[in-house]
Amino acid sequence: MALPNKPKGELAAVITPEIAEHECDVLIVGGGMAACGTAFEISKWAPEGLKVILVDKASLERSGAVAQGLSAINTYIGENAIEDYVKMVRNDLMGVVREDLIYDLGRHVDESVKLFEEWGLPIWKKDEHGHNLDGAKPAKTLREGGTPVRTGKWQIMINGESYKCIVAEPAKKALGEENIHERVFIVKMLLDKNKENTIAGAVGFSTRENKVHVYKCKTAMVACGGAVNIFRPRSTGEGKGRAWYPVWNAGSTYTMCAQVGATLTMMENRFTPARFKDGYGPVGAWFLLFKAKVQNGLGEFYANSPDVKEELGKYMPYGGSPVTPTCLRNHLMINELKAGRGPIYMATEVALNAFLDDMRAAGNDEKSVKKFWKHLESEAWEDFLDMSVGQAGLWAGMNIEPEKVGSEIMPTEPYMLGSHSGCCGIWTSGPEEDWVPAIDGPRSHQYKWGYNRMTTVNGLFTAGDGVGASGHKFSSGSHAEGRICAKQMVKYCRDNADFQPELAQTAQELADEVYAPVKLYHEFKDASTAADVNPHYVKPAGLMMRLMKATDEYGGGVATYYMTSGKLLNICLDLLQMMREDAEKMAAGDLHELLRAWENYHRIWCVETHIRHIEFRKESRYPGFYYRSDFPSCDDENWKVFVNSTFDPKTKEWKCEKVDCVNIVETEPWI
Ligand code: SFD
Ligand code: AMP
Repeated sequence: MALPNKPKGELAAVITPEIAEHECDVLIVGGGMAACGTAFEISKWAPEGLKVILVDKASLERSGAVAQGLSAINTYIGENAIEDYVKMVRNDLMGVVREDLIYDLGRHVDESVKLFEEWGLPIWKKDEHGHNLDGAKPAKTLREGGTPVRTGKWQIMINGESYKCIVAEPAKKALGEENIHERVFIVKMLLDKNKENTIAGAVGFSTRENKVHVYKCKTAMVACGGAVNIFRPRSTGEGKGRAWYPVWNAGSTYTMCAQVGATLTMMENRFTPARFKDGYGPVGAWFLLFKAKVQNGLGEFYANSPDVKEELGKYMPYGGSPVTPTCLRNHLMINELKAGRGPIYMATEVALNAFLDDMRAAGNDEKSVKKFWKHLESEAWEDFLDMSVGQAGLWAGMNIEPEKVGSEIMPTEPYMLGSHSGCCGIWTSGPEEDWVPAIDGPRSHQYKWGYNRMTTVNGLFTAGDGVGASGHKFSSGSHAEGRICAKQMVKYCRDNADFQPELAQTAQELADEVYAPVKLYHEFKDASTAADVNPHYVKPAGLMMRLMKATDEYGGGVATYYMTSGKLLNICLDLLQMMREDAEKMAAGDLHELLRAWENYHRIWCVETHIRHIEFRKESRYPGFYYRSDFPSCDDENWKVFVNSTFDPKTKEWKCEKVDCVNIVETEPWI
């Protein structure tokens, strides 16, 4: 249910918030692509009377990574073989992925894309002569056999400024507005009091009124996206709010699931995207649609140099592939920067003029060339306007004419995510299919245990950025994975019809915990004259700076060109553990600060798992995303395995272990 926008200024927090208790069968935590997929699909499978509640910290219409819109859908299988999709993902993520999850996603993803189109998303199409209709002129839909405009083998172009609104509407309709709790931040998931390792609810608070919400449920899905602002961003000052991935996704997915004992996987993986400098504009369309190349400061197209093959050969675990994995493309760029041959440019002017030269060579007159040029120019701007409007603003503000000058691109600060070109996340069951390997041992070693996409905790599901070891799902795949969860959660409810969830803490105890930062603030606010400086507490903004400094300097951030080592990682871990203790001294004077406090807490936890995993893996699996100076290369012999970790909520101990990585799809050829 939508709460009104807040009046000017922040809402003061009171010590005794109101408490609302809710009971449902299915609780969906998050309101992004995955959650919208679940919300839409679940009504199809739910028996009469099944109560479903969705809780989003923001407003469903514009929440999550797709808030600003997107200009491409990066996963549409279409005419391709699903096996080839598995190979592409495996290659890009350096060989260590869950092929069962990827294959399963590949066979469901196109249905989501077809639904988006039916709900009103304009998808670019080609006419019968192969000419681009831009998503503006009438054409057959995908379901009717229309041919999409492909940027690359897997990506299709859309007019997607309103993408999220279009996907949110059917999700809202399916559940009913009264079952959608917007502007409620979930702080933690809750285990059942009586049944071991079983989810029973969640607790959160409203960011619009002084109210704590306690939920009891039979099954829950956590899909709160990835983690942003865990490393010091390149942006400074006010610009700090500008990041590539959504600033409001604070690692809640990983933290909240880990805290109740869900096994995590590949948390060492991160995505360090190369983006247009300062505006974080996307590069995919430039590389794939406009065929642009990268150029160093000396004007050299370094990625085509003969030395590149040898350099890549040092890291390619399986002896080279025709498509360079994303991390290694970064590696080449970082080499140029370190050698002082920066900056790096996307040679937009070369790419655009090459199109015009081709047209002239094909005998087109200048009028048609000019017309085509106008078209190309608007496509280039639209790529930014649809999904990263700040980059278009920056181009305008810097007087950039892309047909005349190139634009700088740069590897950004690292992000943690499982749906884009990264694969950290939660270890989940794959589908119950014969081709999914049956492995003995605890769930943290198995590939299937009854409910597709269920974590190692009974009744707790995840999707999108939450599911680990299976990247390259993007917006469409995240939605499809949410739909997969929906069906499984209904099955779980049916199979556990007698389960009566019971929480270990009372609603009042939970509310006291959630509002502890407010209490601390009120107790000590008069101990100093400056609201932000106090001997008894730390404000969330200060703690966040401390977090970013630690990870940046010791955890392989931009400060060290992504280089770290066992020594540095252990220093980072010590700092993070101290920060975790000090986080209990965070104080919040208003509801916005309370949100910031809990976001920080989630960030500290999730980045700690990242550092633990990098420390455990004694190799550099993703050069260009991060490096270990003490183990500088890929070591397939010892490390072509998953690293899984589990936090025991009872003993509070962490366990990291190696888990076998089994290939399901043929390994020759790799792609
Ligand atoms: O150009 C809580 N993505 C792209 N996907 C594509 O298909 N094409 C593109 O063009 C893409 N590119 C791109 C992309 C993302 C971004 C930010 C940019 C560019 C600039 C990736 C997709 O967007 C991404 O894969 C999916 O959105 C992931 O889906 P999901 O559901 O896992 O996460 P979400 O959509 O961010 O939603 C998270 C939700 O959780 C809420 N939330 N709610 C309650 N309590 C808490 N504690 C919460 N914490 C978070 C959020 O509000 C949100 O609703 S390009 O780079 O390639
Ligand atoms: P990006 O804008 O970089 O997030 O990329 C969007 C899509 O294009 C993703 O599917 C990427 O994997 C893909 N992509 C981006 N750059 C390249 C490249 N140079 N070569 C191949 N694929 C790319």
